[in-house]
Amino acid sequence: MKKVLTTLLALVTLLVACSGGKPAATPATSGLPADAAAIAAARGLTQDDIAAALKTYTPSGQLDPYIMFASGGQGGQVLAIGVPSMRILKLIGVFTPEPWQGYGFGGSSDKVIEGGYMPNGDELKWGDTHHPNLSETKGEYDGQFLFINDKANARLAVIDLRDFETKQIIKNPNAINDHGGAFVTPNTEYVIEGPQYAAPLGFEYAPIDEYQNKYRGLITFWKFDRAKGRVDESQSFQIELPPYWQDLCDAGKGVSEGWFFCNSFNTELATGGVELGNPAFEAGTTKNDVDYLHIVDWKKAEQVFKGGDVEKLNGIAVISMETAIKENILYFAPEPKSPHGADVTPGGEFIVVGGKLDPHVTIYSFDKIKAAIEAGGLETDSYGVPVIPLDKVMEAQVELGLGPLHTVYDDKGYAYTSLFLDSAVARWTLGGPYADKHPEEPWTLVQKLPVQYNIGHIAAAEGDTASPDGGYVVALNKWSIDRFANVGPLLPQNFQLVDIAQTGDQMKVIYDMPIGMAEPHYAQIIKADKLHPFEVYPEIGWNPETMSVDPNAITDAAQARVERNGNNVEIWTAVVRSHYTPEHVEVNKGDHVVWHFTSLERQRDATHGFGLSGYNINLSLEPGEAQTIEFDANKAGTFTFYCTEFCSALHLEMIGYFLVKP
Ligand SMILES: [Cu+2]
Repeated sequence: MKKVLTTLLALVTLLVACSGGKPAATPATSGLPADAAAIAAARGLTQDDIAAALKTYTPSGQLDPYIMFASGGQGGQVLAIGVPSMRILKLIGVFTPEPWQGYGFGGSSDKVIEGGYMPNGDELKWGDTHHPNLSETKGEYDGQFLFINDKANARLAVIDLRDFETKQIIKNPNAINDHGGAFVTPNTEYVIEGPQYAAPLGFEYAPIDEYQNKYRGLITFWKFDRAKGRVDESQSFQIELPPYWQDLCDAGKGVSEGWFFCNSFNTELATGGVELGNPAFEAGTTKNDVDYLHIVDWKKAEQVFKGGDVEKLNGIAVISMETAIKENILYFAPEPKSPHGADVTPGGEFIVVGGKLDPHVTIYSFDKIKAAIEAGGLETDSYGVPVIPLDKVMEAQVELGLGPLHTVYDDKGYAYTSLFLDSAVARWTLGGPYADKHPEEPWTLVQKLPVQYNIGHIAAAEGDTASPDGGYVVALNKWSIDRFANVGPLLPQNFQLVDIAQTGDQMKVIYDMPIGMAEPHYAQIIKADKLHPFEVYPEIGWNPETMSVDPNAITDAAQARVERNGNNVEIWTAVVRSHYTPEHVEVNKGDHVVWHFTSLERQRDATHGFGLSGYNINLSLEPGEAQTIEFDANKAGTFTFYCTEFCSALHLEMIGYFLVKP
């Protein structure tokens, strides 16, 4: 037992020494309870457990150095999580209405959600958020915006990190599902939405036996207007691709800036139909030994778009496959086998592809790709796209194990690949300019760390930037059958925090975090000090949609009023601790109601809500915020409205009556 305590003290000393000046006004040694070893023994904690606890326990009031933005999977939301404490800080409503934020219950966010409806106006009630991507400047996360795609319906959302709210959702008019998005170019010129399952462009009907000629892949370059904080659809374009089920993508950076890479996994052109005696998709799409890495010169595509050699389809410019080939925009390179990730190294020199059914990762050299393109004389696939032979572009292959999916990087020249079938994180060494950063030989496997289990994606601290931090990776594991108390047949996912601070085979799992709300797909981890959100809205009457003062905001409760003009009733309500002005609003059944709210609060702890019973209306009115709701008073009766945030001791008294005369 003494040994445990001694080790514990040594660990604490080490941690304090390594922690980069952060904590511990008093050295932890002097504050450690004398019975710590007894506690460890009673709880059955090993030395590793104690070290893990010390590395992750975050005392009340201490802030996390990193924030992880994780997709919320089928929940259609985004999660903000502190690292290394793994505390959930916020759920951000994106594709699905979210009542706490009043997202989609009457305020300006309704318009955001409606922006993502089907082209014919049909409501979409859920999304399958997949790959969050932070905005970048010179290849570094800049903390300004977060983008995320909806795989289920091919949509893209823009979240403004000044207030952590979704500002825009776009329905892709020519794709019906996507996967390889959202990925930004190094200066966020474009947010790229890669496709997934091929369909005719514009998702028009075409019989499945016309798959080869009518079904297509599609990559969309959404132009981001940083000043407006919105995607500009008129400056966006798409590239038509063969129907190869393009999957994960990544933008080139550094030496490969201006290029874009996507893997694919149905070069077989399988069309399924197991009920007809055809091979099922799972068999049909895995016959070939190689699929095609898609190599796209997006700078050239942008020139072609600006030059006008495009066709407009459903309001957006499309570069045809024929033009893409003629203008040398699109190339292929073989990639083994049914791959998932296509991950560009921090300096942009290499693209790492994990073949789900191949035990290797394959590393492509961007220099070699360029040389092969310049040398020319390439054969083509059946659609006429030039194919660069694998031996002309391959830098290395590293055997890692079963089911390599996705690769991220650190600051020590290591790469980390998730191994789905092995349920492991593989640490391996990069070569080239990274070879002298680590003690091992380049392109070798260093460690396979078991995780629990079925890991999908993996995220690293600042991992998708030009200068990853190291320190942590997070394994985004799927169902965790044996880690948590049974909460019924639908299992939580399991995020595991992995300590990667030491070189060599010293990776360790230091925290398990159940996610009991859908299946987060991917995450990015940003330094917390890069984020500068508002503490309260900058001025009284701030409209979060326009990010400016709303013309209908009021600045004083004395300006609160009700005005009637025929059947239109317009109301200006002041909201301040702990009452609304006015508290009585009376209208006639059938009146059209336009109701403006202004929070007059300037204190951080003074968020109010406005929940109107019976009318499906709920707003969150954060300090300074203005909102407008508009509805028909189609139900006569006596309705109450009340503050839905516990805002003060007299919170229960913050109510009013909405009286609708028959
Ligand atoms: Cu994925």
